[in-house]
Amino acid sequence: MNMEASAPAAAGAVTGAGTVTQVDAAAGTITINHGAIEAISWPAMTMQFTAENPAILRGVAVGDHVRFELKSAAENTVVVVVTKD
Ligand SMILES: [Cu+2]
Repeated sequence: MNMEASAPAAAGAVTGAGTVTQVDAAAGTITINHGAIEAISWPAMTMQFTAENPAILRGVAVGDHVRFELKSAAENTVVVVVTKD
């Protein structure tokens, strides 16, 4: 039984949601016009993230509405999860 696949975000996980404006799975970069992320006092903005594992960006396209999880509040330009909303 794979618990990880369906597990909810861990307590303290920093998550956001937004619209993809650029994605480069080969480079492992994704730019998201995201809403406010209160956990780290971010207003809404458009910014580029680096995927910890570039493979998570496969199948993600410009215009997709996505939810994402940051690696941590400190490593807040690294995304560890990106899922289509
Ligand atoms: Cu941001």
